[in-house]
Amino acid sequence: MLDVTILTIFPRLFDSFLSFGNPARAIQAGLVKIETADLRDFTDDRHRTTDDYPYGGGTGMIMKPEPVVRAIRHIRGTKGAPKVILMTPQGRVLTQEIAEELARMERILLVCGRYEGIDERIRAFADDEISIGDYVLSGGETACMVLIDAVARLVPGVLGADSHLYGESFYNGLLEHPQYTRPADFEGMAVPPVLLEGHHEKIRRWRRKESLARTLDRRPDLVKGRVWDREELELLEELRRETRLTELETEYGHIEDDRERTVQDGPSGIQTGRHGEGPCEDS
Ligand code: 6GU
Repeated sequence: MLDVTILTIFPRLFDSFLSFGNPARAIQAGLVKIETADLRDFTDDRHRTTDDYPYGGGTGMIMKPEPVVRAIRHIRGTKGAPKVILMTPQGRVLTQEIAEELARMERILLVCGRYEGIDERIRAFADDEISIGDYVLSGGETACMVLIDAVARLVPGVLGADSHLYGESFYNGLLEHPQYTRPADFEGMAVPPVLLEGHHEKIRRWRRKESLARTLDRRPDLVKGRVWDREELELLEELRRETRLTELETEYGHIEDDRERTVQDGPSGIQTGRHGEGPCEDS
């Protein structure tokens, strides 16, 4: 069971988030435990102060170290040794891989930064720092919700029993293929016929091909350095023959590798074989 503690000055912000959807279901089913801790409970002044002015001057307030460290120590003392994660824009950027890593932990303590920054000395008490992307949020709370959403759905049992079969974006490092539901014709836009024919193998192959095409079109960075399996190479070749790959994509995403490649490496950067990481689903 994953045990999550959230340290924040806005514990109520999490009320509705934790009351709906997957996070709520996961808590209900006893698969994850999520508690908030109010940073102000760890202050020692009448005003319950958690921030102060920056040394050296400048605008904006800085999160004081004492309440945060007192809280971390208290939570450590009562809950065993959680992995302490600071939510800050300076952390490593959350990916599916990091979410998978956290879903395997027993206890995590998420510290939500607020104000214009945190006292640098707080960092000495954290095991990890996580950001959710290259933009600025007013605080770590919303980032924390994003992280909990991504992590909770990976805890075994939270999604359906077949969730490992879901072909969702990032499951195999590719974007998801296009999806359709009824009606078969919506305002003149028809569902691709292959999806209506019920030929499961053809559907699987079509989906994989569209997944590849979409990833190369929208997120070539996701397949940089990817080792393609046999079927992917066949599908890429089909896409090329159908001229569905643009100039850059014809190199199958090995855009940067190609710049570094020398003549004896041959004309294309394509590698065959199994993927180095992630589930391999050619069976
Ligand atoms: Cl974790 N915190 C803040 N304040 N801004 C962010 C962030 C976190 N991740 C991206 N931007």
